[in-house]
Amino acid sequence: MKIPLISLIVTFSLCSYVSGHGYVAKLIVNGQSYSGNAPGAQATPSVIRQISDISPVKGATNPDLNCGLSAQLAADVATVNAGDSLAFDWRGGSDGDSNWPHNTGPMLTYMTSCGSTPCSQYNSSQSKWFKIQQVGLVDANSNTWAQAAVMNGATANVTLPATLAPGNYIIRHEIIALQLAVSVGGAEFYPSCSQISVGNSDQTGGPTEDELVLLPGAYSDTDPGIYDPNIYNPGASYTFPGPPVAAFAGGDSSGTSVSGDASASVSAAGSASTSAAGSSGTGSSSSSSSASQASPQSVCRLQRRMALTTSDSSTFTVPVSHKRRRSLLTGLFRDVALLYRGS
Ligand SMILES: [Cu+2]
Repeated sequence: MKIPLISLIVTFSLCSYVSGHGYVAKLIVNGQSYSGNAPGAQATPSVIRQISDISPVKGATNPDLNCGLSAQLAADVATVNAGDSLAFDWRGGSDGDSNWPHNTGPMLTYMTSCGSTPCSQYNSSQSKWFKIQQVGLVDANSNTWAQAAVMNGATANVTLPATLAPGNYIIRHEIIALQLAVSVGGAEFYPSCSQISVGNSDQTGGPTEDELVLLPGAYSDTDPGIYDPNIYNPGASYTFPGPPVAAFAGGDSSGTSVSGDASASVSAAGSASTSAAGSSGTGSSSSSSSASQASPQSVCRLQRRMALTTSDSSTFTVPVSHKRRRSLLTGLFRDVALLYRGS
């Protein structure tokens, strides 16, 4: 044995430290930066609806899936135009002083019209949403997600549809963190709503009736992109939850993707991370670090696999079959072997 048990235990506790939470601290559009309020802090006027806590929304039918934990109306509205690029600055920690802590799972963007009501007064709980963008895996073989760039300090960038009709909208940027999605109910939802006014133009683009969904309402805890036993299997495909991207926003014929344009949608402007979490950002499986420096990601994967393998099946809404348990065990041995070999 090359690694003393104690070092594995230490790394395991680092692992849970790394899995913190966060929120959208800033929305940047056309060079203008709109600050959000830290969760639960004394509110100042903002375009970003404030949430009460950095913790994730748990459960696909949770009412907080709408705009985040106990989301409040925001006082301001950002003025934008169709075709503009919006940058969402996701930060970690309760005051946003660390990088976004997760790297596994998709990022999806929805919009809803506030109609004739100013969005600063608009209750979106029963509103109908349409999807304008989603990014997932950028490289299935190395299990690299677009979200990993956000963990490394980049903003998540979204382009408004070029033909979007003018009006008052809420734009809802959502990260789904799937590091615990190997069990039903493990997915962490982080929705964030910002109030925008899309400027005057002669555009008339919008969703069709069948592209509209309620949130909550569009997801279920057992959707393949929300409960995903294959989340750590290199090469596994990923199925986005929710409706397809609205046709006027570019559409999405398959719903499943190793998104070719995901890299273009994540800004490279962020500075290199110096945090502990950042060091595992790209999660390269070909890293040749020694066993004692095994990447937090591989250790966390091992930890999760052990939890899943050794748990009683009553823990899971969906029981783990013998066959599945055997493949989990095989994976567990492979991960242990990899760690000890130092890859
Ligand atoms: Cu978290």
